[in-house]
Amino acid sequence: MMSVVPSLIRSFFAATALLFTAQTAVLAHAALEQDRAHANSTYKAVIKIGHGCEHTATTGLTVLIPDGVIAVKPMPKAGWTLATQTKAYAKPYDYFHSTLTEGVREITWAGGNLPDAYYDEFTFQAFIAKDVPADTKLFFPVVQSCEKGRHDWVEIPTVNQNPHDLKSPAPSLLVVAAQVATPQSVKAGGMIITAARSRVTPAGAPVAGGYLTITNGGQQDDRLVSASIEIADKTEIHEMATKDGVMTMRTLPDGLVIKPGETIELKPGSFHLMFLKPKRPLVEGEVLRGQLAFEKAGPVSVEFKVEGMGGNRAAPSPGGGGGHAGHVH
Ligand SMILES: [Cu+2]
Repeated sequence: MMSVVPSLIRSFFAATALLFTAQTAVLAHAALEQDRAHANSTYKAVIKIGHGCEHTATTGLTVLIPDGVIAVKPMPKAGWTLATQTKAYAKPYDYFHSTLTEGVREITWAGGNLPDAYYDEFTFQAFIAKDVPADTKLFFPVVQSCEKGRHDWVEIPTVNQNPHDLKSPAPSLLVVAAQVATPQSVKAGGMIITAARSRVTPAGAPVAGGYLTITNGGQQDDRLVSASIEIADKTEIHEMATKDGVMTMRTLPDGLVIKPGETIELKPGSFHLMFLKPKRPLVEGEVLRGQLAFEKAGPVSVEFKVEGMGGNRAAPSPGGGGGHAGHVH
C-alpha cells in the first residue's frame, strides 16, 4: 500500500503537467476571441496576446486582413501608435448601398510595451462580405514584435493538415452562412424579424409591398434605415395613415425607430416597405432575397415570401397591390 500513494501522486502530477503544457501551448498562440462570424455581417475582431517573445515585452503588432473582410476600422490603444495600409480588394464588394473596391488591409499597433507577464487585446471592426461562402476559413496573419525577437503567427494549414499541428498558426475565423430564414425569424443584434412577405402583382405593376414584423429585443433604440430586394432597384420605407378620413402615404426618409421591447408590424394600411418598379410580376409562392439595414444591428438578410391576394393578414385594400391602389409614387 505504501508505494501506491506516491505513485498515484506521481501520475496525478504527470497528468497535470501534461494538461498544463497543452493549455499553455493553446494560450500561447495569437488567437481571435470570436472564431466564428456570419457572412454579410459586422464582425468585431479581438486578437488576444498572451505572452511576449523570449520573455521580453511585446512592442508591436501587425495584422494582415484577408480578402472578403472589408470596411476594416482598427481601435486605437492608449500608449500605442496606430497605422493602417489601404490596398485594393481582389474584387469589388457590396457594402450597404455602396461598392467598396479598397480598404484597410494591414494594421500596425507600434511603440507600446506589453510585459511578457501581462495579457492584452488588439481590436478592429470589420464586415464579412456577403459573398464569402459558408464554411470558408479566413486567416489573419499576425506579426508580433518584442524587445527581443518576434513571433510570426502566419502559418496557414494545408487542406490535410491539422491546424493544431502548426507551431505558429495564423489566427483564423470560420465564416458561417449569412442569416437567412423565412418564415422563421431572423435575429441580428437585438432585432428579431419575422413573417417577411410580399404579394403577387400583376404585370406592369408600379410597386409591390413588403411586410414584416420587427421586434427590438435589445436594450437600446434601433432604426430601420433602409431595405432592398432583388427584383427592384429601389425600396422605400412608407407609412400609410388616415388623415381627415383620407388614406395618405408618405415616405419615411429617416427610417423607422424601434424602441427596446417594442414590436412594429409592417403591414397593409400601416408601415410597409415599397418596392419601386418591380422588374417582373411577383409570383405566388416564390421567395425573394432582400436585405434590411439597421443603424445599430447592421445589415440583415431576409427572404420575402410572396403570398397570393387571398392570404390577407390585415385589412383588405380595395384595389389590391398591398394597399396602394390609387397612390402615385
Ligand atoms: Cu407605399
